[in-house]
Amino acid sequence: MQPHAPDTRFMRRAFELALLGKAYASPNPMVGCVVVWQGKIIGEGFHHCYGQPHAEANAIASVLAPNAIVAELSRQTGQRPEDMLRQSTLYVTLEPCSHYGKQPPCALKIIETGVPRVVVSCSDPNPAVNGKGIAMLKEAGVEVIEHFLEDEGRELGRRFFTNVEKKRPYIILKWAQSADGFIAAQKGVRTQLTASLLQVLNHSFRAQEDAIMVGTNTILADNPHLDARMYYGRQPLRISFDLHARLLDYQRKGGSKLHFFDGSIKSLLFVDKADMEKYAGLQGENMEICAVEKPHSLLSCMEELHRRKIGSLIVEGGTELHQSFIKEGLWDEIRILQARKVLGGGYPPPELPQAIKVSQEEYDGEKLSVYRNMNRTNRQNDGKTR
Ligand code: AOF
Ligand code: ZN
Repeated sequence: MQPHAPDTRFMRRAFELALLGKAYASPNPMVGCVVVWQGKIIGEGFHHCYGQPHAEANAIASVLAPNAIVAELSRQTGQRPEDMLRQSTLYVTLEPCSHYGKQPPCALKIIETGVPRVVVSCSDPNPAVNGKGIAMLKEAGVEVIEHFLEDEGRELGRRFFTNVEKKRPYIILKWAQSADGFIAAQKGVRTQLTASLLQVLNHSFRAQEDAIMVGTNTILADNPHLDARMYYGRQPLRISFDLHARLLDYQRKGGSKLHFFDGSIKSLLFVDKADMEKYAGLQGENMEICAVEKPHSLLSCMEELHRRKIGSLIVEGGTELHQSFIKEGLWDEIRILQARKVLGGGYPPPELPQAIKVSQEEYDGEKLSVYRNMNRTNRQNDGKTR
């Protein structure tokens, strides 16, 4: 059976619901679900938080609770919520799961509830699922419409798909530049470029990703806090590198304290394996040291973050670090904030790689441009990176 026009509206509602999980679902995907009975939405759900119930279970539970709409429809028609479910269509942005993880299989739940028709946007690339959820539904006689608004579903789930398919976090490179295209007046000197509105936007970016990263030079030159204090949500893990023990030396000399080591937010520092022991004094509850073998490779650091279930990473510079990511093809998205300020000269931003511009927005005369990498595979890592 072909999908009919209302399917589009209901799936788009499921996409909206999925986005409500953006702060806490990771490293699980954001998933949204609606239950429709006689052309009306009678249940909604989304995956709120890693480890907690899935979108489908929440949507079904909201019907059975029952919510106010179901109670009223039930009163008007004499149908019980469980009977309504047996005549409903369920719209879900990701293939219902088929495995026992932290939660039981959603496909089983749908079958047990007796929902006769399911519309799915994307199949789940997780090897534990990967088509098995849809197969379970079909075997049980459920009518399944697949690949519905699939491009929008992939866009929504791009962090999760990248994690499963590339075995690394979704990587966003972000930098700010002046109206005339410079990132700083001088190399190594912090220049505040954007006005307060874009700073809030920047903190909202940080609050939506699992981790934030800057290079050694940026820690030494800017002494950044790397937090999301101007926006609600969670604090991303702070990550940096100290492959030549420069931060260690700085700390030992006991100058002004680096915020990175203040213990206020969970932080991770990649250091050379041979230096590992020297960092014993810096380690603490919120400060983890992670050894990197020679030759230092950015890809292996990304794989380590993947093992640690870091689903997404925003890299805020400096230019050398951005360029390393670009050179390795290790990036998914580039966000450029363009300020109104004119510097009249200075230090140039990284060279923009081949990319597709997907959006440009303006905030009080300042601009945010977003670019995507359309290359779906990790480029081969070619050795030393930094
Ligand atoms: C769904 N609906 O809302 C989500 C799904 O450990 P668990 O049990 O939470 O399983 C996590 C996996 O389940 C995750 O990697 C992905 O494959 C799928 N996520 N599936 O049916 C949902 N969040
Ligand atoms: Zn599930």
